Amino acid sequence: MIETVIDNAGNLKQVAIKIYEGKRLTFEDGVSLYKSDNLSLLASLALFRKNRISGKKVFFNRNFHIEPTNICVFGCKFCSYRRKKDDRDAWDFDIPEMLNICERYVGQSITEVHIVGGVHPRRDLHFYGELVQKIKTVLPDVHIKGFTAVELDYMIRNAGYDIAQGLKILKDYGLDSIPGGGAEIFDETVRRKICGDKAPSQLWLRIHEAAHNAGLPSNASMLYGHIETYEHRIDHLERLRRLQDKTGGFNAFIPLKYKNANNSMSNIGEINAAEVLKNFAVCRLYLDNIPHIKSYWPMLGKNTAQLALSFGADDVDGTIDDSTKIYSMAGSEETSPSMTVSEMIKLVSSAGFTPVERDSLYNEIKIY
Ligand code: V47
Ligand code: SF4
Repeated sequence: MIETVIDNAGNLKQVAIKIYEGKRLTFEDGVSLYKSDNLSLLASLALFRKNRISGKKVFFNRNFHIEPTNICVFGCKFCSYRRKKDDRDAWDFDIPEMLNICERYVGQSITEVHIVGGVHPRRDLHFYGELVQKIKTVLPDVHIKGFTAVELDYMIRNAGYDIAQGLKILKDYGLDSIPGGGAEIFDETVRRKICGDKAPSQLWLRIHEAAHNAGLPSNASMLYGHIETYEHRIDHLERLRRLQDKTGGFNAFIPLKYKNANNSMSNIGEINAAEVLKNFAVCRLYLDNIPHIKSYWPMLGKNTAQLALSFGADDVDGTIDDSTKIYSMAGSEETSPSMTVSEMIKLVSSAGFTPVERDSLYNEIKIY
């Protein structure tokens, strides 16, 4: 069957042969995949590669988010979430308020708490470390995946440590891994235009490298579908692939489609579903050393998230329980994102895949 796909691959035949032979794609190969409109070919190639990595399995977990604050010292132009301290809809939870959120999940088989928020001017790593430590007194068995490299950079500097010291302190407080946010687009010219004041690309990569070296695995992401070109996307994937060759510390990659409501780049339209699906396929094919590609349904919507499984994604994140506002504030159709385990199972199985509940490190908990 893949032989027929290769025979019909037209000008992508040499790239298709490389994929079939398990060879690494070059920068030019990646760009030529992006330039193709042959979606069924891209789907077949990405599925072929996904099958070699995770077979028919598609993973999900039981999780909820804590967003400590939406007050942020930075001004990313794509952000619909950030507020100033005195804005009517700003929030800034203290530790007891966040522990109250956790109390609601006692006894519910939650395996992961995901913590991401704005970069608050006065919070440092000891505040967040104490939060992590206290969450584990309420939910002792959860894995805490928390704080983007951008938040880490600020909170560690604010407390007067270097990156390696800061990460070790957070790990000692109980932090287990780091989410993929804050990567946006690594190309320096584009980054300057859309989020010029926050951690530069080299620093994002250095923080993830230091995390991997400290025994903290992480995810990576790419914010795409705004002013970047295909070449910028491949450059981004290339920098991640290189770091992964060095450390092996990335578990999953999350392509984050730019949503354009209520922010300073709203004049830019959103890309269509074909572009979203194509991007999943190219990411799966180019990132040959990152095991999992996440189709993040609170941002994509359930329907597109499900379709992405046929374009190489093998993870649909978690149950969420209406605990994140980042994407609804940016215009996602999922205005109160929440899924039960049986809904997650149905979403995966009705697309022809095998649902697998996982923990945060992709150990399998139950195959459905
Ligand atoms: O870095 C902000 C993105 C990220 C918009 O590791 C936007 O499992 C689209 O870290 N349109 C934070 N995206 C989210 C994040 C995350 C999400 C899901 C899973 C994981 C994981 C991590 O949200 C930011 C930014 O790239 N974002 N605004 C927007 N308008
Ligand atoms: Fe702040 Fe994050 Fe929004 Fe940027 S994306 S303004 S760092 S909350």
